[in-house]
This record gives sequence, structure tokens and C-alpha cells, in this order.
Amino acid sequence: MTQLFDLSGRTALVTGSARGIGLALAEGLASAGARVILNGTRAETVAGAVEALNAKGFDASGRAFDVTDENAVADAFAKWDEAGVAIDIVINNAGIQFRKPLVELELSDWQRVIDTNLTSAFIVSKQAAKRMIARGTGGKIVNIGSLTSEAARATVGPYTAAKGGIKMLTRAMSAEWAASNIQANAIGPGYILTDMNKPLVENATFDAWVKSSNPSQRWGKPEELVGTAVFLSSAASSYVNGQIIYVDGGWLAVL
Ligand code: GCO
Repeated sequence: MTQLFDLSGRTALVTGSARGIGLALAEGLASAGARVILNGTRAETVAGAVEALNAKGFDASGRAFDVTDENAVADAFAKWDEAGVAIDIVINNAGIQFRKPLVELELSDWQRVIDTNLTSAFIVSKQAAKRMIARGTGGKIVNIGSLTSEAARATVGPYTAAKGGIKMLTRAMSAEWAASNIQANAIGPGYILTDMNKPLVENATFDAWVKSSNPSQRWGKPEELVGTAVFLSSAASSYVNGQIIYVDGGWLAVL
């Protein structure tokens, strides 16, 4: 049974993984045996995270590039080609949040959130899937959605639109890539204790709302997403495609 979840011999790219959920998922996949490649926009933070994982005995490397920049992404994959690195698993985790009412939102702010939280998953997965299809070895795409893939909250319009798009992009990937033995799925985290959510955790009213809105009556922890990420990255999910699994304490399951 453990072989089903074993990622030994697999290489996983996790975007936006120098901290937060991305770093937790990278460490989780590394714990399951994967060689992990970290990513972020700042070389020094990526290097620090790589060093921390390798200090724990994992096999981690890193590459700093902007996942919204198609040329930078193509260049990163070309460098992996040159180094003989075949990426078997992509976790599209990179994301930002920008909280402002739609009527006050600048188009540039909208675009930046859409580009980072949605378009980047297309840009990175296109490069990865082309190679997975050419190799004939199949692969795994795991997109990070959100509760807002399913329901909206006021003042996070572009984030909600992007995360809704992630759910449907995941299905589009399945429609085109499942025949090549690529399983594309998504994880929808609930409210997780991350730096991005720090202002919300520290807001007593918001904190109470989160705890009263999910039957588990608490925030989730980044490491509580690891099991689902390993499942969707492993042979255990070889016939799972186009799905989004909510890891939300039961939030979306109850009124
Ligand atoms: C917000 C939060 C949410 C959470 C998460 C919920 O401002 O409401 O940032 O977007 O991060 O996406 O699933």
C-alpha cells in the first residue's frame, strides 16, 4: 500500500514554494521520496528554503523565476532540459492576494492577481505537459484552488475569479492531457494559517467568522494539505482526473 504513495524517483516542481503552503507541500512531497524543485521570484529566499530542506536530508534544488513571465518559464524549462531534469509533477501553487472592493480596483491590480494566480498555471503546465507528452511517461498536475473556487467573498474579486478559473482550467487540462496519462487535479484549501492570511487571523472578527463557518471550528495548517498533495502526485490517483478536493475542515459541506 505504501508503494501507491511513494514518490521516489519522481521530480516535482512546486511554484511559489519559498514559504507558506508551497514550502509545506514541497517538504511533504520530498518526505514521500520526490526530488523537489522550489521556485519563487527572489533568489535569496528560494536558496534559503532549498538549504533548509537539504539540511533535513531531502533532495531539493531551486530556481528563481517569475511564473507570469512566459519567456522566463520557457528558459527555466530549457535549463532543466539541458541538465537532463525531467519534471514529473507540477504543483501550481504560486499566488497572491489583493483585498479591495471591485469598484475601487485598478485594472493593473486585477491583472496582476489573475496573471499570478491563474495564468501562471497555464504557462508553467504548458511547458511541463509538452515534455510529459513527448516523453510518453505521463505526469501529474496539481493546481491550488481555494474555497473561492466555489464561493465568493466580498473584496477578493480577482482572487475569486482566478481560483474559479483554476477549477475549470484543471478540467480543461484533463480534457486534453488525460489520454497522455497526465492526471490534472486541484486542491481547494480552506482558511489556512499562512503569512498571506496573517491580517485575517489577527482580526478578531474575521478569526471568529472562520471558526464559526467551518464544522472543524478552526483554521487549517499548511501541513494538513500535504496528504492530499501526495495522493494527487502519486500512483494512488492514477484514475483521478479533473477533480478539486477541498481541504477545508468541512466548510463547503455544511450550511
Ligand atoms: C481571503 C483569504 C482567502 C483564503 C483562501 C480561502 O482574503 O478571504 O485570503 O482567499 O486565502 O483562499 O480558501
